[in-house]
Amino acid sequence: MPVCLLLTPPPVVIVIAADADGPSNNHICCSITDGNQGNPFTIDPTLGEVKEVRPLDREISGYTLTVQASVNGSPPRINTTTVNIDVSDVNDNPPAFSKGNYSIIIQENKPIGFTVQQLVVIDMDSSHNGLPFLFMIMTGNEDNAFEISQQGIITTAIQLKRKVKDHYLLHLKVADNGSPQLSSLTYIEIRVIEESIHPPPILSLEIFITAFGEEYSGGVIWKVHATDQDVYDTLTYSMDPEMESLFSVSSTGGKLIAHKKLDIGQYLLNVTVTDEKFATSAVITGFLQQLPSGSYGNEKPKQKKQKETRELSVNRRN
Ligand SMILES: [Ca+2]
Ligand SMILES: [Ca+2]
Ligand SMILES: [Ca+2]
Repeated sequence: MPVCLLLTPPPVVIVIAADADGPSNNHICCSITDGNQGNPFTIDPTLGEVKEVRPLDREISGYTLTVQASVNGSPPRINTTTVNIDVSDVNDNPPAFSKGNYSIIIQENKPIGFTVQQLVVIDMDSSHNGLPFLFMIMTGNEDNAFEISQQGIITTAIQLKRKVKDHYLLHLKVADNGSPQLSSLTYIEIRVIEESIHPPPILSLEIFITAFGEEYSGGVIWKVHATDQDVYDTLTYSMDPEMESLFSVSSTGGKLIAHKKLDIGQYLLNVTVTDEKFATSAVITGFLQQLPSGSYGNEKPKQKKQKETRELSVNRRN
């Protein structure tokens, strides 16, 4: 005669509830009252067995269940406990590039080892199913012009010449450290253009700043502006290091920032802008003036501090 067996998964955990009262008052009923988002778990009300009723995904959630044991006696009594469930990881997510594909412009004659692109890759699995990644250039690396490190940094392996080859299309692969291993692909298009031929001009200028008292409280005071006729050049700003205690300039935006309180007076700042090939400098003169005392509210006029002039830096880097 055939025998039918009903196989059920083992419980994740068994919650044991006990009651010291007599038989008429010790019928315990267990239930999950909180933390069961999406209802992946059930509990046997009598046995206290917690079971999963559908597959769990570590990347979606861990679970902290609140389990309640109640007794329908007179009076009814309730108690609760907390069950923490950690979901162990399987490698079910491939490493993913931050972009579907990349388009990059690079000037010719950059030194060997110049960084073309830092690839950003994300893997949702836990560390042993993600890092370390394995990067490979699958096709398109003609003349072995590029290399890729295992940190995902693409660098030049030769000095690129626009007249020799001005366009590359690399087909890249990244694989994770999981088992079985998962991977993703991307393309990176690289166009080689001429070197920079125009220096970025920057003009000397004077800035007048008004303080509501005998000193200025700091902050952004100006945006240094430079232009470059080489349309793909990226400009970087810097300032004489001697001025760093008082001022700085943001390297990409040219924002001129006063770090702390400044006394009334005159400041000379030497700012440099570079397009990686050329560097030009200019002196920016800041005049910090005090607003006349009658012009701000009803404050009691303060003794006017003698105006001072300070030349803090006149060094040029050409
Ligand atoms: Ca993975
Ligand atoms: Ca996973
Ligand atoms: Ca330029």
